[in-house]
Amino acid sequence: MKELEALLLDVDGTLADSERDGHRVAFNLAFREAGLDWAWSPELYGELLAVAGGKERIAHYIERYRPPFDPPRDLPGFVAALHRAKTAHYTRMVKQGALPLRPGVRRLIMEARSDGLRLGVATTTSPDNVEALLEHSLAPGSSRWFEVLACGDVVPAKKPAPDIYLYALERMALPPEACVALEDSENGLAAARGARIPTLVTVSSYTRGQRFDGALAVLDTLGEPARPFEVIAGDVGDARCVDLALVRRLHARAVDRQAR
Ligand code: XBP
Ligand code: MG
Repeated sequence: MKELEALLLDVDGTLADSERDGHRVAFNLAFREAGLDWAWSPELYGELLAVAGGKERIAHYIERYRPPFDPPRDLPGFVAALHRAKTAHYTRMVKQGALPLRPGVRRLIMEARSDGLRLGVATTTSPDNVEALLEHSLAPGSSRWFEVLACGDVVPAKKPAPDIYLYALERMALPPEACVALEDSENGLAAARGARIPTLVTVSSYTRGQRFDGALAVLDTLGEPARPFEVIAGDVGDARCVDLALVRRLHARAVDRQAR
């Protein structure tokens, strides 16, 4: 049976609950700076999150919601410039400590490191955002703990397409059955499952109501010994928080099922 060799971690919603009070605020700051009276409410942003990728999300908003606006001749260039401004706002917020890690994330990453488990990141978000979050919310230099930071535009198709996970597997030279992915959204689960990677879900503030069929288990967070997780779906026995022993049990069960 294939042993667990690596954890592949999603970023937004998984490492940090970064969408509502992070990315959404950064988008609105960039819109205001550009003289646009676009303001994405938490509710509207929840709808827009169906589209992965900040540039794609802005383009979708323009096309689908038709805000008052004279589109420039070079619309892709305009969207890219707006997105660069948004990323600058977001990374500044991260560096100011606005985006703490979710419960259990630091504990699990440190346990994986001391156990010699390999680590990778597979995310739709931009590289600058990942670097800032790891360096300022996890630990200085921690981006080097990950063998691959598979981010954003490095692949043609974003989540729910499996491309970003296939890219990470290829760069790590690992088969999917040697890994467990950690995700927060149905788009992310679809991407990881599309790459045939067993996937554990910890829902975020926007994704609790989504469907997670095929996940190893669905939890509200990774939990801490003093703050146990809530089990939303799946059988995790009497575990109270996600540690490597639980990840290995869930992984072994999934690989065993796939082998049958
Ligand atoms: C979440 C996303 C990203 C972020 C915004 O990524 O879909 O687009 O919402 O970041 P994941 P960018 O859950 O895969 O980490 O503006 O840099 O895209
Ligand atoms: Mg996510």
